[in-house]
Amino acid sequence: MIDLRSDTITVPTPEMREAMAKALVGDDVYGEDPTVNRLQEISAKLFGKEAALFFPSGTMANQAALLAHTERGDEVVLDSDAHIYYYEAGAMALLSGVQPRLINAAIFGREELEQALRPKNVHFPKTSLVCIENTHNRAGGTVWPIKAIHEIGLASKDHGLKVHMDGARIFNAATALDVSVADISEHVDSVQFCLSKGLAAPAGSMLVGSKEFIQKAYRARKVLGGGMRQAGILAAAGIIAIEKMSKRLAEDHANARLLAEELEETGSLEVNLETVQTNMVMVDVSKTNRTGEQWSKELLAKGIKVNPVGPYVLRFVTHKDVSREDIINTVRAIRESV
Ligand code: TLP
Repeated sequence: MIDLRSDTITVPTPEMREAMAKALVGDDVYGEDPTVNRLQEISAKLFGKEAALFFPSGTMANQAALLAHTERGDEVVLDSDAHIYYYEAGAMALLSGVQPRLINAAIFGREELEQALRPKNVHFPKTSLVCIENTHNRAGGTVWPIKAIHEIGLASKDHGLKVHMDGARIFNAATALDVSVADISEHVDSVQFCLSKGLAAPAGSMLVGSKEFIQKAYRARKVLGGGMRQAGILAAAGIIAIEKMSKRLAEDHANARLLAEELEETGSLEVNLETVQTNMVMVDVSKTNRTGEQWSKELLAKGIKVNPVGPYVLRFVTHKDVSREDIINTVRAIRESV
């Protein structure tokens, strides 16, 4: 099987398993797990923020960020395809009791943000937070230019808003731009990043921000049932994810590029090559008179797993457990089917 459904399917490396087996652990609810503490220190330092907190999942870390940044009834500005809004099971409404104010662009600027804000008036909710997603999942792994993040950071400050970045794949963004994750995070208040996607850890996400913010998020994590005990077993893999696995992502990006160019050449499959900036390829199959669902079934029969993400769109995600050869075989199988 060649599994291109997501980079979440990556399995831990032998080095991770060894580090997990040997990890020093303690009760993390008491703050006594040395490996979790080390992972948190490494993360805060790497992102140029005061503090960091380990979470079981990206969804929980994002939702804890919302709980920490907002009050019930607030409005949160984010794009209509943002994972926090689109893929988190309505959690922002259920848990924080906030309402979304949607922008129809994955990457937006001061103008779109200001259009989404309303004057202070008894009729209007209080807007407290802006969320941006980098890389942007539903936009095909596209990267926010640092200048655009800076612009949103400044505009948000002007309006007294905090900025949270869902940086599930921020190391892919840093690789594509050849900058550090600290450079990308400088103008936002908090960042969530995943250890369990392209970085191949079995589970876990980090939230970074100011000490005050992380203290609030710590309480929110407990409320959400995310206080773990000997979590150092997972954190040990997380440290390798950050220190080693973040350095090999260019390989996945090159594989995505190859796949995108080869599929685009078929003529009947459409790929917007400009959006292929990291490890995802969105393929429009509408010209083939088959749906994404039908394609995914057909490819499954040929040993290729891929997810439809719209009626006529397939999402291919490259990662460490698919090789260049797998990509060439995938292209061959798809060519036979078009
Ligand atoms: N994304 C998953 C699915 O949930 C769609 C995937 O296969 O891409 N933010 C972003 C931008 C994400 O892409 C994801 C996961 C998350 C947050 C949530 O992380 P987890 O799965 O750890 O809760």
